[in-house]
Amino acid sequence: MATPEATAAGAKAEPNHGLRIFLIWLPLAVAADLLIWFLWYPHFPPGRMSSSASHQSFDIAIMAVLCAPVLLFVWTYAAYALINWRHREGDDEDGPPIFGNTKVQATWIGATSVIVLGLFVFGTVELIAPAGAGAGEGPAPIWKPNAAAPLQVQVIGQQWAFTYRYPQFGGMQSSELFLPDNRWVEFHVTSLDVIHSFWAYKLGVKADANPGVDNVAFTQPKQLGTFRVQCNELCGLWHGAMYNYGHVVTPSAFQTWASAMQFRQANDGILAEMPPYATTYDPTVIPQLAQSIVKIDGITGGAGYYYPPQDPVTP
Ligand SMILES: [Cu+2]
Repeated sequence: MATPEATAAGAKAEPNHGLRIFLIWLPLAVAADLLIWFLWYPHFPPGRMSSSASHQSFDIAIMAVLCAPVLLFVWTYAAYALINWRHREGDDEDGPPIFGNTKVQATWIGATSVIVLGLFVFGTVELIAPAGAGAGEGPAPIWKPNAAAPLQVQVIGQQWAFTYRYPQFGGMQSSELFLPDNRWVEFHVTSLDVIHSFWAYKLGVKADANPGVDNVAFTQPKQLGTFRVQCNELCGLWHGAMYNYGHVVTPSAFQTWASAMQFRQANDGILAEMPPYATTYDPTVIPQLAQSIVKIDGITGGAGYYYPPQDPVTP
């Protein structure tokens, strides 16, 4: 049992644990954040194919950069405590009673408040700035991109295929999603039957496709290339096979493709046969629309389902 004098002398000799933990933690935190930002961030999903995808990658990177130091602090503290304050042979003495520590408590409350409130502000800005973060915002979106004439594309889900209608090109319809690079796109997502979900992963866009609902989502393609569109809402037997492809092409290639599709479908009389463009479709027009889809894209299915079709016109 130590005498009071010896204890007082021991307390004086006690090293500054806080500073030591801080000095161990700091280089680890800096190294982790540098690795995350420069090595990992360039490979974060969903990539950089569109404005929404870039924003999502950025959000994940910011979260990781903020979380890594917190996690490392917990690990550093735990390792330091396990090594320095472990039970030693022959030491049966109780630890000193703890009555709180204003400095530690103030730092804790201050730091966690800054992190949580900072993330609240960051999250709100990141939801608004990329025009709804690529998610469907319903028929009357609050957050719209600052773009003069976005390309409107209607995404129509049905068991079990997506088709795409272009109201600015006479309402022509395609079974592949073509988008021009660098132009804002305004998706109008709807369904003809059950609930589906339009999920263009590489574009960072996911929006519910509900019958009778016009669900609007925005994005701006930033890279040329092909991406996959997958249904993301269990919608029946062939839900897993409900996918097709989209392409981001140059504005001139898009113009050529869209005009050619419109011209061909107008010539074939298909445009006239399809129901007029609307944000949603009454179920009574489904047979009409389905018939047109078969004519346009050769999508057929003996049991009432449609296979992913062939490329109609490639630019
Ligand atoms: Cu589906």
